[in-house]
Amino acid sequence: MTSSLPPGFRWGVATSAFQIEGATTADGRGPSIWDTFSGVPGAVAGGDTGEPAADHYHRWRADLDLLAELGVDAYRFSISWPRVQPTGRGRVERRGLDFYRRLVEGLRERGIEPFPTLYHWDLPQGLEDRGGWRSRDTASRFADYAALVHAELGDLVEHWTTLNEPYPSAVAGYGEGRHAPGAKEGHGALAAAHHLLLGHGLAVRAMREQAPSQHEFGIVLNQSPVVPASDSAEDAAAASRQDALLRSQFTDPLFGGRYAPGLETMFSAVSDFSFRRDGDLETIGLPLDYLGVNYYYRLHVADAPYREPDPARRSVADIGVDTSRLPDVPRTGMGWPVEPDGLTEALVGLRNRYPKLPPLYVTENGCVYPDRSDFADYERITFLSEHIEAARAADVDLRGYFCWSLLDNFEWAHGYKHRFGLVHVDYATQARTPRASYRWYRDFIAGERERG
Ligand code: NCW
Repeated sequence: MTSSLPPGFRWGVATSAFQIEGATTADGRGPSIWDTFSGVPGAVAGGDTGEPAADHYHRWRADLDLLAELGVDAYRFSISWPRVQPTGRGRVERRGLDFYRRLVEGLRERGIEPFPTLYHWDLPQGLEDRGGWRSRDTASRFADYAALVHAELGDLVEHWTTLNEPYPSAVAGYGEGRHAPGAKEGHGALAAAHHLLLGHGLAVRAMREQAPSQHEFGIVLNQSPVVPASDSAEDAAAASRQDALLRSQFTDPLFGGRYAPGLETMFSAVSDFSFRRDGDLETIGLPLDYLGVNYYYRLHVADAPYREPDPARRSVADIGVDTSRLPDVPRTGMGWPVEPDGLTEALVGLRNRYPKLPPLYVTENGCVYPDRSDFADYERITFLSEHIEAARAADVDLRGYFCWSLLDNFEWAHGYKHRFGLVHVDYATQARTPRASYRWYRDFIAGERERG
């Protein structure tokens, strides 16, 4: 089934700064938490770091040409905060801003709409040294940074995304220690989630105050539908704990005007939630122009015992769930179950849960498979086409679809071994080789345009 999409529907691809840019010390860039974390032995597979990544900082022109040949309407990328403000506060690095100015000018010259994200996980280390997202001050510093980038690029950029996936920033970063800054905390991770949302709201308010009326503001969330692994009451309760931590912790304050019910009960032993202040919910819940949904897979959740015997020292990630019991469906190279209808469910589920939901974009969707020598990645083509169909099947106000990712890149704690690109990157030579999926997506977009 192929339903029609609204006029102006945007086909795009997505990347993020730390994952592709490399050049981590060029032109006055300050260190980010991912530079520090990837330097810790054992933190990232293979000891990989943000160097060389895809050296996009130096090869951006050729990469924009790849976008132009692909024929996308829009390009989602992120701006590196420590390139623009090396310590996250105060002094601005002109050379960093100039890089992004050249980039968005290059996009406009090629007729491609820029969709920058202001924060895709690379917090300046200088702010982490002052508490990072555990600290309320970081939310204000984020709003200052957003306002300054918006003032510099607002003549060329109309779509502004504040955060990419605050869940992994808070939970993998401050709860599980799997992502930078590598902390394993209860209260700290819940505070980080709250301050990320507060920073988002403060940034939207600051940018809107100085923006012309056509500018649009949004946020990007990872949305795995959470389903119980069986019909037992225990698994249902486990799924609802997972759903509160992963989804409603963020979507309820953003779109429902309330903190997620159940969160205080779940974490009464680890936090007093003293980071919440009067007025925060109003700031976090400021109306948005769009919500970006990143979808990769559905979560199947079974009940499991808590790992930590001392409840006061529990990590926020320890909620007594087992997510390893997967249904009998194919898996990607990351081991993620392939369930395209989970994307329909994610989009429709959001619309049903929140009557005041803004229009939606699929801001990331993609996969990893082992390469063949000729880069004929038929599995990726099937994955993408099935997920695009699933997005179309959702009866929601959907404005665009972005494939993750244009290029192979630094896949966080997995390092360079997992490759999400439509274009293969040889990290030794930096040669770019389009995979079969690149040509398929190019022809697909051209066909969509012809159908009008
Ligand atoms: S790891 C992750 N990703 C990948 C990354 O490359 C990209 O930067 C992210 O935006 C691909 O897309 C996103 N997301 C983390 C998903 C966390 C799922 C949480 C499961 C909870 C148990």
